[in-house]
Amino acid sequence: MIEKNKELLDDIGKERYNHSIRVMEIAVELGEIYKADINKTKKAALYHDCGKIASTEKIMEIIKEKKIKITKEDIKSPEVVHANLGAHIAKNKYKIKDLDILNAIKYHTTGRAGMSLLEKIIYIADYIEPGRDFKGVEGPRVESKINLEKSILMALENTINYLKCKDRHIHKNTLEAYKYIKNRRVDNLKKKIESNIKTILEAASDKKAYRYKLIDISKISSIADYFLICSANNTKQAEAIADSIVKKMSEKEIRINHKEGYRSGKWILLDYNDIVVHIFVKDERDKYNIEKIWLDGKNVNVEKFGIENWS
Ligand code: DGI
Ligand code: FE
Ligand code: FE
Repeated sequence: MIEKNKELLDDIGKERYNHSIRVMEIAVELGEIYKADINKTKKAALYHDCGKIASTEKIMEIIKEKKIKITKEDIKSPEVVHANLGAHIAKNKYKIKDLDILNAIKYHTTGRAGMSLLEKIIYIADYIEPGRDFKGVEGPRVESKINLEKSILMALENTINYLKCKDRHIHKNTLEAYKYIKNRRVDNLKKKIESNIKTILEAASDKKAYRYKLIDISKISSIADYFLICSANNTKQAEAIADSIVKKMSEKEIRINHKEGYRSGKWILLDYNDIVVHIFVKDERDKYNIEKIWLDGKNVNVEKFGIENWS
């Protein structure tokens, strides 16, 4: 390793080498948080810029000489080509065989759709290493230790805006990485909300709530994503339903945002931001008929969550 390190130092110079060491330190820290293979992480980080052996123009010449295949997109974004050359050098000179490491090197500048955990760690570690001090680095730096994908999305967003400002070509991989991470985050959020609806419905059913009406209002309102309305026979039951929901949700460490009990408990509202629950004592429900406000929403059958509905 030490011999090879000296070769790397000679290839990329002291400054770039020190940058690589800093990237390695951050990558290992993230690797421990997100349970990546630490040996692979170290190697990928250390060699990520092993292709940065000359100026961008010179790198393009070397690529041609060595007949390394690059895409039309790469030609339009010459700043990223050192990553292609890097993957080639890592494989042929440093004898790295692991495909995940080689891909982490190849895609470290742009990211890509379907990027692996290692690719994500190298991408963000390179972006946030302590030597970076450009505008907007602090957000993803802090976020990287909390939510890896969110930090990558912030970094990609910054990069895309920066390139737009400079009127430079945005590589297809950069745009696809952004779309990929964004969609994954939306999917995760949707799954989380659906899991919470299930918890709420089960908690309400435990106390014999009935006449469920679940309305998806995500497309028509910014107040919440779902409205759940249900009925109880009396104020005592309505309270028991509300208590049961609050208890089951706090067991999942989800705190209620706001609670209201209208008309001494004949109409209880539980606001969980994404989901708003209304529990009505039976006659009150038809009197207020709040369902009609959300006629444009999409009705969702609660049986989808394994809950029987009866009126
Ligand atoms: O090699 P480093 O300096 O450590 O960092 P890097 O590999 O992330 O390269 C950063 C450079 O790459 C910076 O000048 C911005 C540029 N870059 C990143 N994504 C794109 C890009 N350039 C173009 N044209 N298109 C991209 O999508
Ligand atoms: Fe780089
Ligand atoms: Fe780098």
